Amino acid sequence: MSLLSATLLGTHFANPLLNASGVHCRFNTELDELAASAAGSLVTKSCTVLARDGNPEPRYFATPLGSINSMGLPNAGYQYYLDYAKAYDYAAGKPLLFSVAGLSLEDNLTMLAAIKAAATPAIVELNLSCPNVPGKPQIAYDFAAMDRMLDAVSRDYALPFGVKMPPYFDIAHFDEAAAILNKYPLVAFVTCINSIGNALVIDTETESVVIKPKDGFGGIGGDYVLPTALANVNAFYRRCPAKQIIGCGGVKTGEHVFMHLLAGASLVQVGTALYEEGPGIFTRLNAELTTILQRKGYQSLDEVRGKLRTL
Ligand code: HRO
Repeated sequence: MSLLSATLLGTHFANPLLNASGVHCRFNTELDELAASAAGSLVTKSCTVLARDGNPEPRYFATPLGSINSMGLPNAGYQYYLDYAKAYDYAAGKPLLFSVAGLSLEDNLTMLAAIKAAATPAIVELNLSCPNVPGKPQIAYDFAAMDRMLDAVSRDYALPFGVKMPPYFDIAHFDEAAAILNKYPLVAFVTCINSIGNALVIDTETESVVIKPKDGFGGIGGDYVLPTALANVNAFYRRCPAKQIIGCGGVKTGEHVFMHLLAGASLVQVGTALYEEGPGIFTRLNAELTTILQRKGYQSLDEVRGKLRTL
């Protein structure tokens, strides 16, 4: 056991870092680069039954404070990622997460049946929070639909899995979402948060939106979202004691990773900063996190996780 080692679903991770699904994970070449990086694990691009080109470009734009995207689920189709998961070298010690984002409950059940039949060690992260497919509201903002989805997936897939959640902004919504998640023991981990959906970035020089889909509306990440992400990690950590939390949102330094750990995260994903800096970021984040942990005299991440103090 080293200082940075982590566990999820009983699986060992050399460190808590991985990409946020959607960033640097659409193609095998990108996934291989993550596997070769200092990340502790990696997650595939959220997939659908059929391959999708996604929304028209430009569909990602970075600002000094983060990013806005409306990619529209561009992906190679679940079979492509399943082939990757079958061929993946698990013995090399980097667990693989498999993100699934069907356009309907039936599509999710179809993909999960195939994933289950393949019986790889890949861990499923079910995306309930894609904000960018025109005409498809985020499932996790419709609590009845989320309940039906988790009920059906728990029955059919019948293996432990995780859910990728959107941010919530009201205590009543934290309570209601957590109560639904807690009905399903197979929901073993909760990833908080996906991008804050349907924001608008404006360029005053051109007096224009900066991305083409949905009249410029898209999900934001980066500095814009760190406090919202930390609140959601901590809210679900407190409310779901039998589940693990993966933190995602606004991480670009080791100190940000440390904040997510304090809030309750077992693993921490990197989105916008990975997009901007590339997979070399994982070496830097691990070094910065190690420096903080050593300065504070911590011997393991277990000593930090969820230890946030209140006043
Ligand atoms: O592909 C996307 O537009 C996308 C997805 Cl699926 C998601 O879950 N979150 C996001 O910010 N973009």
